[in-house]
Amino acid sequence: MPANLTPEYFKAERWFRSAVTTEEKILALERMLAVMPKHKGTDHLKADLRRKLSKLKDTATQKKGGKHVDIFHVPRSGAGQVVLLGTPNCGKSSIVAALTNAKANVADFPFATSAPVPGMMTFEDVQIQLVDMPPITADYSAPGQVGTYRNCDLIAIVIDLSGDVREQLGICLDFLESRSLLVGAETPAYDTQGNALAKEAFCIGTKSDMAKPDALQGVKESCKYPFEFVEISAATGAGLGELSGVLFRLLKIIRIYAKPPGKPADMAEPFTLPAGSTVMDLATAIHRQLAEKLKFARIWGTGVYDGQNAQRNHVLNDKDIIELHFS
Ligand SMILES: Nc1nc2c(ncn2[C@@H]2O[C@H](COP(=O)(O)OP(=O)(O)OP(=O)(O)O)[C@@H](O)[C@H]2O)c(=O)[nH]1
Ligand SMILES: [Mg+2]
Repeated sequence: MPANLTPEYFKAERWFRSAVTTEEKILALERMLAVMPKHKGTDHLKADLRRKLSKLKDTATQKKGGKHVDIFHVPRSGAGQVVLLGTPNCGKSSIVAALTNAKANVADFPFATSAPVPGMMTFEDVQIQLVDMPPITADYSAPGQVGTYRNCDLIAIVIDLSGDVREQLGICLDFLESRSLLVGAETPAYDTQGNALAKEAFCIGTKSDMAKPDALQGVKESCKYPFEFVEISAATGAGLGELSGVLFRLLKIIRIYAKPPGKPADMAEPFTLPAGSTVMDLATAIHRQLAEKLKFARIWGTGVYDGQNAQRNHVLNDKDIIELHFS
C-alpha cells in the first residue's frame, strides 16, 4: 500500500467496495483515480486501478440486457420519486407509514428496515412516490443502496431532532458527498459521459414532539448547504401537511388538465410534467405520434386570457387547462 493516500481516497475505496452494479464500481474507481495523490509511490496502484477500470468498462458493454435482479432498483411511479436517507432509528419508516399505505416496518430497534419500501402519497391531486430505506452509519451502508439514490428525483435527509443532530447530518452529508450524489457539493455532478450523478436534497427534522429546544435551529446552523428544512412529528402528525407541499414544490413539477374540444376538462387526473414544459411536451406525453399532428392549442390558466390560442413552444404553468387540436 503506497504511502500518502488521503482520507478522500479511502472514502472512494470504501464506496468501491460497497458498490454492487458495474456502473457504480466504474464511478467509484474513477473517483479513486481522481483523488489519488500524484507521485512515484502511487504509479503501481494507478496502473492497477486503470486495468480494473478498463476491465469493468468491457463488462459494462457486454452485459447490457443481462438478468441481474437488483432489490435496490425501485421502479418509478407517480409524478416524482423521493428517497429517504438517515441513520438507524431516526424515524424514516414512520414517515413512510404516516404518509402512504405502504407497509413500512416501524420498530423501536435500529436496522429494522433492510430493503427499500416504496409507497404512494397524495398531495392535492398528485401522487408522489416515497421510498423508505435501510439506514446508513458512518462506516456502513448496504451494498447497492447508493443505486436507489442515484435514480431518484429528490433525496430527503431525515434527522431525529431528539438525538445528536450534527452527527446525523454529518454522516448523511458524508455519504452523499463521497458518492457524488449531492447537487452543490464539490464532488463532480456528472460522470465522464456527461450523465447527471448528483441529486437535489433537503432536510426533514422529525420527532419534533420529543425534540430538544432549538434542535432544528442546530441542524440549520451546522449545515453548509442551502437546504430547505421541514419540522415534523410522525407521532402527532405535526408538519406532515407542510411536508407534502414542500415535496411537491421541490420536485418542480406542474399539473396540466387536458380538455377535449367542446367538452369540460378532466380535472380528476392531471398530467404531470417537469416545470418549463411546453404545449408540445404535453402533446408528446399524451401520445408521441399524435403530437406530430398537433395543429394548435387553446389554453386557460396563468398569464393568458381564457381560451387563448397557444403556440407549440408556449411554456405551461401549474394548473393550466389545455385543449389540443390535431389535424
Ligand atoms: N415520539 C416519536 N417517536 C417516533 C417518531 N418517529 C418515529 N418514532 C419512533 O422511533 C423509532 C424508530 O422509528 P422508525 O421509523 O422505525 O425508524 P427508521 O429510521 O426507519 O429505523 P431503521 O429502519 O433502523 O433505519 C420507533 O420506535 C418509532 O415509533 C416521532 O415523530 N415521534
Ligand atoms: Mg426503518
